Amino acid sequence: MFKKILIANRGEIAARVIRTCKSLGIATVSIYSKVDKEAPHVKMADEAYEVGNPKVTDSYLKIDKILDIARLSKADAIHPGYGLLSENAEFARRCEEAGIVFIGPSADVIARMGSKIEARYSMEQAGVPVVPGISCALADAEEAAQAASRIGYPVMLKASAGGGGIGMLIVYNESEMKQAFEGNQKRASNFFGDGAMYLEKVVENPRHIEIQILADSHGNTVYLWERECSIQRRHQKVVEEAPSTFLDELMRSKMGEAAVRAAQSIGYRNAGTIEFLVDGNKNFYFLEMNTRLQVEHTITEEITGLDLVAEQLRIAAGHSLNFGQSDVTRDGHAIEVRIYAEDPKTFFPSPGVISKFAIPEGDGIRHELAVHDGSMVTPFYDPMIAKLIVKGKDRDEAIDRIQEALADYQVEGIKTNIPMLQEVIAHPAFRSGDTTTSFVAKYFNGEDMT
Ligand code: MV4
Repeated sequence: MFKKILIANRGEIAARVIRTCKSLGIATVSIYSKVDKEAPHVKMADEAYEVGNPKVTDSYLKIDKILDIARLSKADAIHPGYGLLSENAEFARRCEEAGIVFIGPSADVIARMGSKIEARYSMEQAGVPVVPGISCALADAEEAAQAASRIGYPVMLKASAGGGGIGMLIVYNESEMKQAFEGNQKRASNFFGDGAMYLEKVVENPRHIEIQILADSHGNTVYLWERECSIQRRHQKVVEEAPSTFLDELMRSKMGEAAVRAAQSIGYRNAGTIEFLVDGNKNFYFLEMNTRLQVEHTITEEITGLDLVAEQLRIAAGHSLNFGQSDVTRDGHAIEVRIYAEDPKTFFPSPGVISKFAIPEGDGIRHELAVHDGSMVTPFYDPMIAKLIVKGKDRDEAIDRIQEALADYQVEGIKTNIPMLQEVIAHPAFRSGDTTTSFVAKYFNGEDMT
């Protein structure tokens, strides 16, 4: 096992990784920007080094500086967390070249899944269902119109370098195609430096259901059930739960097996997530693969009893998974909400000093925290200050528990989205399981999902 790990991240995920390292007796190295000197992830680590100015491009994204610190501190591996450099193939490659283990898949696999066209093509080859559409770059608007008329409107025009809702446009008919294609291509070129575009038929009113997988470097891959993350606002997840109310056991195993097939076909290693769109007729289609640990990994931990960070470290250190598919259990129901420093009415970030931070403790309540009493929320980073995770014996108990816990949350000095979370959780449509990606648009007047 590793002796010392550098965590190339900040906030709650850095704290989360450090916690598991401590439990395994692994020393930890944190990095921090000038405004993060007093941050929890700095205090928790055995060693901490400044990486630069507040902006992420001057600090947490500085590959050379981070590798220098890893060498200086003699770290044998780097955990990238999520966001930041976690899906940066160049960073993974630079770690490989420096002889420092990148805790994640190979640089080649990150690059391949980062190209949404290549990802779609790979999955199609592996026999994983994809949305009817095109799996190569469209040459021009004319070719796009031809493909669209074959597939049937409306179609979703997507940038290969996009993902997570960026660089995506619905086209309703042929007369819109030329302008849509050229506009979207230009934006993708400017934004990503890659204008490659593909298209898919629009899946109407879908659910977002993703499968967590673990793959070791000895050919063993398992799925750890699903997470339903359909309730999103502007492609930001608001509530995540496991299991999904929408899946029966047959569909659950079909999706799990498809996810394992997807991972194995590309030689995937470490923890990963296969995202699927699920339509009202229970058809499921590959959407994207996330080649990192995700924010919502906690709910999978709650229902399986596994420590996913520990599994990531064991895999990266070359160990075999010490369990097989039939050993993976599922117990109870878990829900996570993301607590943001933002105005619940305008959704604008609400930076400032947290003058009071008091959170409820109790059966089935877990917190992953980026802040504490007196913390400063700056405008430089993602405004997520905490994740609240609850577990119940069933979904009703989990919903009751999260409602109580949200009511007992006390945050002063900044605004938070807690009122919005309470409204979502208290909504009869949420209790009844009517959780599609249209939830926010349907029940929160004026708010749309684009
Ligand atoms: C789609 C789709 C419908 N049909 N693709 C949004 C995020 C990005 N990863 C892909 N997304 C979508 N792709 C086809 N062919 C609808 C969405 C979508 C969505 C997907 C998951 C969760 C929330 C969403 C909200 C709006 C649109």
